[in-house]
Amino acid sequence: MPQRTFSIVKPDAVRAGNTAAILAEIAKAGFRIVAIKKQSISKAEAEGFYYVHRERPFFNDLTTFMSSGPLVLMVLEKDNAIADLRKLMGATNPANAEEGTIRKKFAASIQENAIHGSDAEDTAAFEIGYWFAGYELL
Ligand code: 3AN
Repeated sequence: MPQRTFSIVKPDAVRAGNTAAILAEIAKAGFRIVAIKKQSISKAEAEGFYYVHRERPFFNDLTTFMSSGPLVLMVLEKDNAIADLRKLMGATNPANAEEGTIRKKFAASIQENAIHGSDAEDTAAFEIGYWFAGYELL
């Protein structure tokens, strides 16, 4: 059974002109794009999305960064999508990311790290529903 996950090409990667290269990596890894949209998000929308991190010291900087420019929101599908996307992304801190991962290639720092991917089934369901209506999932 294919599994769905949620991903974002973050504002740093969009600003740097890396959107198409990151989408190519995702396609090459066998993901099907179920839904995709480029937009800017407000600080309040970013705060709602990162609600689980609200007590973390980086919460304010993170939500300011995520609302600093356009990003690309996506729902992706394949067998084992959640774990496989996390592997393709690489470690949160690009300094620790393995060769060949998206963060190794495109991330500048632990905060401006090019891509988001859901970390579990329950967070994927929340994140997909936060940004997409059911009729947008094709
Ligand atoms: P990941 O994106 O690898 O799942 P999380 O869920 O721990 O990492 O963190 C969510 C986002 O918060 C990260 N993608 C990154 O942008 C930011 N972040 C995480 N840890 C830090 C940190 N120590 N300092 C600044 N930003 C951070």
